[in-house]
Amino acid sequence: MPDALHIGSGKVRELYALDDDRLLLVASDRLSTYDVVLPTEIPDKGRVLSGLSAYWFTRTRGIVPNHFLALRPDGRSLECVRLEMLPVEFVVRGFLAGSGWVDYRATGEICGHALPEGLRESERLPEPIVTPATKSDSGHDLNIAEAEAEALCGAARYAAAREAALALYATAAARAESCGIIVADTKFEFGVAHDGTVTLADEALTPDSSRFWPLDGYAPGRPQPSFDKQYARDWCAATGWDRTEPGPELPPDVVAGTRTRYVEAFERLTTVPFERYVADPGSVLCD
Ligand code: PZK
Repeated sequence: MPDALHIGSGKVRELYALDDDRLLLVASDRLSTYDVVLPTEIPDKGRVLSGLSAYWFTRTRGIVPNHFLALRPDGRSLECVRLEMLPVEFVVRGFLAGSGWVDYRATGEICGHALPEGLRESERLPEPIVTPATKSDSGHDLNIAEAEAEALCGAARYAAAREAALALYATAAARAESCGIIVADTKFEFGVAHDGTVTLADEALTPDSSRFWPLDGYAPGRPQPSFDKQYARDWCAATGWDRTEPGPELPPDVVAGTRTRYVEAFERLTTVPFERYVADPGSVLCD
């Protein structure tokens, strides 16, 4: 990336500055599981994630403005508006999983949301909730109360982002469910534009920023398989790996099976054949 200054790294993504006003978000083919980036890449994973993000950005502009400017011809890089980021992640949960399930079992609530008694693991919540989180020093997300998030963002900004997050989730989860994919929960990040507009940023509604479950076979009372990563996770677990660095190399059949699941999620949600996307990334965009 010779014409761009590298300004940040995520576990599986890179961030570059194009100029004072624009950034480039590049999604790699790296796969992270149990918080460890595996040494083997999944071909086209970065394209799947960038294409899905771009698909959602162009289809949710009526709900909330977003930072998306353009998809590069490589299909894995998004040009974005540079924003002042809010210091809080907006997690929307429609189902009881992950840290939500852990907190519910311990306290009967999640981030101050009182919930009915007797909910089972992976059960659909009576209604979706926003559970804000901050990045802790360890790099892990730390759930916080909504009052704390409001204080960190400013009340008006918090309210705008929170409402946008719920509306985005409602739209996307309904669409995904009609495609046989449950979006159990998803994380949004927002920033503020020059004119003060609260604006959706980062990646949105991808399998890396969300928990995607197959609707087929869904049954509360147990953990659900990940739509995209389960094949790789099961293989890793079967090796006896202790979930510390470095992760195991994946054999070719596990790489291929995992790639197929990412491509399947892309094709179900966008209805664009992945090969068409590779030839013409603009095919996932709408006006
Ligand atoms: C921004 N990150 C997360 C870190 C990544 C992504 N539109 C924006 N304006 C200003 N800053 C950001 C964004 C966005 N999106 C996003 N950090 C800052 C991040 C590392 C690698 F790919």
